[in-house]
Amino acid sequence: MSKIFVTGGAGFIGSAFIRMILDEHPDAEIVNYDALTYAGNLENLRGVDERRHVFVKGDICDRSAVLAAMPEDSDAIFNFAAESHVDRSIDSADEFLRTNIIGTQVLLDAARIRNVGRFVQISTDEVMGSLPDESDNYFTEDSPLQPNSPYAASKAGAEFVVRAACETFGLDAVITRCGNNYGPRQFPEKLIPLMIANAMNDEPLPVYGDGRNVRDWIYVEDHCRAIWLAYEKGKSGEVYNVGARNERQNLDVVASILDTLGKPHSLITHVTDRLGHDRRYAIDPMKCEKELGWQPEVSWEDGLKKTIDWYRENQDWVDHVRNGAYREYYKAMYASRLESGR
Ligand code: NAD
Ligand code: TDX
Repeated sequence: MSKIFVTGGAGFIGSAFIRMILDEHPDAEIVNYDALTYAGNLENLRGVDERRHVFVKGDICDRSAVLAAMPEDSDAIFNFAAESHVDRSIDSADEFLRTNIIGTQVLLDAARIRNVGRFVQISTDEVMGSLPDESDNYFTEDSPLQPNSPYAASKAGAEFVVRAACETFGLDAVITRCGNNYGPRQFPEKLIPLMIANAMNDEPLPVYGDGRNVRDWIYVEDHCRAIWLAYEKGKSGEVYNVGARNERQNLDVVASILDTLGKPHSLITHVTDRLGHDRRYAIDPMKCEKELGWQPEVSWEDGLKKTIDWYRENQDWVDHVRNGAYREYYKAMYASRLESGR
């Protein structure tokens, strides 16, 4: 029997992880602790086996609520809970520092008190900053932490408090650093779901700057399998970079979405660039492949098709999340950008 405490399990990656673990590990029991911010959505968990999944609404910064929810002697904590969108962090960083750093510290303290077996911190390639264009440089586990956005700085801070808990208290912890995920149920503030939703509605597709920034895309289930392997096979105190060797320029990603949906490229609209926009992320996943025996299983072509099909078949989900609050967000973030163009 595996007793697992997941935070942020109502979000995009956390819910995919819970679905996968409940399907593939019949002995797993999960407590899913999530504050249900704008990004958390219980619809993401519709259909999961409720006998082995207990949902608790709560904030990871709330120490007593975390302690009340966390079972004694859990095998692992998987910390997905975070403020996760770079543009929102540029608008206002406070919530990012609170949830991503203070929240992680609260969970680390609780893990020691509750005698949890292993702490798995879900981090990101963005903590390592930006790589030059057209280079054969890659992020490795030895790359220096050089975060450029408030979001990335808060995730780097989270890594540091995890490291400190390992070094100071001997807490068993591993950190995974993944690239850009895509797949079903991603909130349409991120590039791929935003572009799919806009294209389905024949709205402009706002591409920042020259659109030549590069991201290293991975299908969400491939990321989730790497996280589980890091829990099972990873060495305490180690970092594992997770990437599918799938670098793409934003404009190419957007063009593929339009082509799959049969929509015209004239919907692409270049808009004012993101402040401090990282140029390129690219991960060397060798350590993860060698030490954890991990390989991505979903090709970019299949993954993108599956993703677009899911959004097409789940228009209700899309309409629900593109509600009043989303409309306000979209207006605040994009109205003047779309008016002024580049
Ligand atoms: P998401 O924004 O879809 O989900 C975040 C979840 O955390 C939501 O369910 C939200 O309600 C919950 N949450 C936020 N603040 C909370 C708080 N204070 N207490 C409890 N719950 C809270 O994010 P995601 O894309 O699923 O990312 C999950 C994790 O993976 C994050 O830690 C993120 O930094 C990391 N990550 C994401 C990507 C990516 O491409 N999306 C890549 C690498 C790493
Ligand atoms: O409207 C847009 N137009 C656009 O050109 C949006 C939302 C994005 N972009 C660009 C910015 C980036 O170059 O697309 C690229 C991807 O943007 P995001 O989806 O916002 O992701 P990114 O900033 O790369 O960060 C993501 O990857 C690492 C996730 O949001 C993080 O949570 C994760 O840690």
